[in-house]
Amino acid sequence: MSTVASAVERDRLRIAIQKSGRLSEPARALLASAGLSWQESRDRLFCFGVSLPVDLLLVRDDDIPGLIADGVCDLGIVGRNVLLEQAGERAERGQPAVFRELRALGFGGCRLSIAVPDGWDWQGPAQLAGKRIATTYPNQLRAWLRVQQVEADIVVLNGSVEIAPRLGQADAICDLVSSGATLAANQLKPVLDIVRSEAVLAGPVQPFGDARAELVDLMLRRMDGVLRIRDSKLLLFQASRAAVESVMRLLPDAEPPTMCAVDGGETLALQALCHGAMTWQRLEDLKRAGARGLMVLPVEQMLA
Ligand code: PRT
Ligand code: ZN
Repeated sequence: MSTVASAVERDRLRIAIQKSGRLSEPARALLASAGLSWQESRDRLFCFGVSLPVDLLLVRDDDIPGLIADGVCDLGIVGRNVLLEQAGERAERGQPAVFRELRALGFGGCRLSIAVPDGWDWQGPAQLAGKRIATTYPNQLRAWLRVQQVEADIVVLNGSVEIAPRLGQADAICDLVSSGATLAANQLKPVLDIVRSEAVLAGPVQPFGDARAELVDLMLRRMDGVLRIRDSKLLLFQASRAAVESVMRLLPDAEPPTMCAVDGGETLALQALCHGAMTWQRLEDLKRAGARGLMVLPVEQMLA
């Protein structure tokens, strides 16, 4: 049933993002940095793209893979955990893959982890054999257990997985963890990460055959530009020819610098795009290695 809507030609692109939740603000900020602006509908479910023919649909994150599968939306920003879970569910039912991850977006990071009661002396996955594991992610858990060749009972819950062991519903859990505070508050400890997740841009497996194909390429190019310069700074400084090598050794996260000779050739002026954090400590180290007149500039936009 998935191909009917996507077969309809459209000249506007529709991106689904979470209406409210952990991913909604960073997703909007990323799209705005890629040059999108919108007019929001009164019911706050639809945003009409003003600067580009790219509209937003504001939905629950769990609905995003299905909206792409049904061709209602063309792209979506969703946690990898949700995308993999629904891909696994389709595969279990023998349905073909219709959506896939196009880009990792660097926010919404978390892990899908196995956690056991604090008192357990964790020896390894074999210890889960015959145990009940509560989760809202049965497909990823099942796939992992299969690889581990461990047979356990999966108890599927819709929420509050972390209290299942205390309620006697399960022996262990498999849930999302970021700081670990929720587990600790429930006398559980994470012992294994089975999936590393973050927000991703999801899209259909089949490329579009209409104007949307170009819009997708445009969005990907702009997002790549935004992601590439996130945390990046342009570093300007001067150094004697003799000192350049030791200064650059302190900048392993820099692109090859642009250099030009000043002062008759003994001094070089350099500019380098650095991808890591530029702390005062780093600047002081660079100065000790021979860099002079250090200047750190923010990078607004970049087009490779
Ligand atoms: O209403 P809607 O269905 O859209 O939202 P939702 O409540 O399902 O999703 P939301 O906003 O909670 O999460 C959206 C996405 O954020 C998830 O699918 C993940 O990809 C990502 N994400 C990142 C997280 C977390 N970190 C996270 N910590 N999602 C959930 N949690 C929960 C986790 O389930 C556990 O209950 O936070 C708790 C653990 O947090 P810590 O910091 O105590 O370890
Ligand atoms: Zn959800």
